[in-house]
Amino acid sequence: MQLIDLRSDTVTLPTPSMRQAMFSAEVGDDVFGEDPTIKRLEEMAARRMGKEAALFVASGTMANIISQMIHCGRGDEMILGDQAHIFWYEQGGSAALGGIHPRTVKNQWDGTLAPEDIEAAIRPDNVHFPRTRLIVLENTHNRCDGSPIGPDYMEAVADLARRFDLKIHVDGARIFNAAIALGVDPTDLTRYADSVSFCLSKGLGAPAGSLICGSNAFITQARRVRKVLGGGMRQAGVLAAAGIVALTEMVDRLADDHDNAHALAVGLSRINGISIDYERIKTNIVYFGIIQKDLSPPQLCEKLNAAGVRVLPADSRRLRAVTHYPITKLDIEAALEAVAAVMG
Ligand code: TLP
Repeated sequence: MQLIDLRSDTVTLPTPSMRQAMFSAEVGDDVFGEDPTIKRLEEMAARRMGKEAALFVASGTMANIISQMIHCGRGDEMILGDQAHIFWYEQGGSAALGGIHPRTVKNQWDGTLAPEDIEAAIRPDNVHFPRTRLIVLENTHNRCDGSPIGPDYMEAVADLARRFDLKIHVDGARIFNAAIALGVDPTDLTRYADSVSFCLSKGLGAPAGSLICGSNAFITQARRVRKVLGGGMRQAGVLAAAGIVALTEMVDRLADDHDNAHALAVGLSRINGISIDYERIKTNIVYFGIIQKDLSPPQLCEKLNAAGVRVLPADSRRLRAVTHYPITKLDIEAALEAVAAVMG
């Protein structure tokens, strides 16, 4: 039985042209700044995000912690959503490694933070308080139905940040999904950010790696912080080569993942016992609920797994399925049949 793995887009596989590019990649010691393939990827990433420079790092988590540690000193505060990936899934690294105090604000269902909530959370200058330094946004927003966040909202938050002299970091692990879903250039979403991170090993299909993009001065600092975290890689051009293919060949096809996710969401909405508002699904992430009280998400996951479909339990009532390369329309049809059969 062939498994249809919808647990995450991180379970993607490198394409044949990525493997070929990795095989023939020109490499050097990147800590000495001598890997030409990494340099090419970094230049390409900076251009795509409309920033001066970029840095290749091991993962989205590393990109986020480095960025936070540059924007905030120990004891400083950052404002972020209560559903943010950084808050939920990065081991509290901001506090553990950066000494940064996270101040959460409620995420709206579309992944945004209400500007008035952000403003209310900004600390006045007072000897009792930590100093607010940073606003973190996530685009697309993983736990908020993979929602893409548009340029108008980004501009509104940037105005607020400017008024209070705060920086903005965008966790753009899936920023290309956002741009494709909204029909805008990624730079329309990143021009308001001081730093943005994005991942190669999710919808873009590469085997590893993320990029941090920002000003030349920011990336110089990021290179230092990456080193102290043990992230200085050597002949990592073999990975960067796949990343270059990801950026050149895999961005436009994200629209297929979005179509597949939409088809999955609509199909799920027609299955008895499943609850989902499919109109909220704009990218590749599909959260859905179970109506029956006697069936928990882990139990449904187990049954689906036995039927050849893998999804993740998200919380006490919800599950998550994510479309990605090389999941096809036929896989989605087969997955829907399996869910319908399991739900009886
Ligand atoms: N998300 C993973 C898991 O960690 C939950 C997933 O399966 O969705 N930002 C966002 C918005 C992410 O969704 C992720 C990964 C990261 C950062 C971290 O990236 P990695 O896994 O490369 O450290």
